Amino acid sequence: MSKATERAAPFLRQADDFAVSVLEGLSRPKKSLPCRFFYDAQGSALFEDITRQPEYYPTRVEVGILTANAMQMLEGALGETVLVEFGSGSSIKTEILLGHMRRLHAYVPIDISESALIDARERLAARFSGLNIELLLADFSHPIELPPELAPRPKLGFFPGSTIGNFVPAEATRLLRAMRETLSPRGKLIIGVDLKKDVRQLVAAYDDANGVTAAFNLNLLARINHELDGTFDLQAFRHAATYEPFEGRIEMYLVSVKDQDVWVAGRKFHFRAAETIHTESAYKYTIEEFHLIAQAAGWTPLRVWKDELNLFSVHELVAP
Ligand code: AVI
Repeated sequence: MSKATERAAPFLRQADDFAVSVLEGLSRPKKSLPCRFFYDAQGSALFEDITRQPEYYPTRVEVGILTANAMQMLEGALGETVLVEFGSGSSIKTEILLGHMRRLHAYVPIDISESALIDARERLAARFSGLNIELLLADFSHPIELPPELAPRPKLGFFPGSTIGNFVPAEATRLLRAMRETLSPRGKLIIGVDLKKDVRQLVAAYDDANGVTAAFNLNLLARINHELDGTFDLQAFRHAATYEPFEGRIEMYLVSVKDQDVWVAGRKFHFRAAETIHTESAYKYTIEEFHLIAQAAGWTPLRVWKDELNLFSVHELVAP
């Protein structure tokens, strides 16, 4: 067992069981599948591809905001600071911050993919010689205990990408509270939040012309076929993305194109023609709406950085 796996063992025991979640989600009157299961190896590669699509503005715009404002975001970060990234994946955006940090005690990327953590460490170690990188294999949606030698130091959390939007507001509040606990004492969080905007632009970002988001959504059924002995015919479902203005969120669905039966792990599920499986929500906020959620989680919002077109925001939250 690697050092990271050993450290993460208690978290991994709590990890969601794919089979239980899928069977439970498909048994509901309104079928649904949790979006956290998108990210097997193929899903993670498709997500990287989504971020390069012209319609998917969040990555491009957030990188621009981080690049233009990194110095300000890092004000006050001292040599004893620990940079903690939640759901670090490939740590690409972190390079922007690290490039502006002359001194840092350690970088702690937290992710459920050990291979992503190891790849990121290799790349970062090559670019930032002497950087102390402490991998943490864990599910960041649960409270996380940092290694004892790091826990008392000042901590700067980093949660880019508007992943917070994939949680319903009550869960988002819980998650932000857990992050505040992980980062205490003297914690600060830099978090990316996608903004409300023209509905056509929002929907296009989740239904790109090249069909990459459709492939990403359908890959969830392919994963069920591989891992749970499923019989989904990927041609018999189509991708759909809509904006729900009352909730303020994009909703992604897989729509059955015909009446059909599908087997998963020995159980039969019936789909009527046009019946949907809800696979993801992506909440969009105004600055004020996000401040309310952050405050409910015990954070004090300070500065906000945005792009010129008000597409995306990066917030500075501090623990009072
Ligand atoms: C990871 N997350 C912030 C992405 C989003 O925009 O909600 C996931 C995604 N789903 C479809 N496209 C991108």
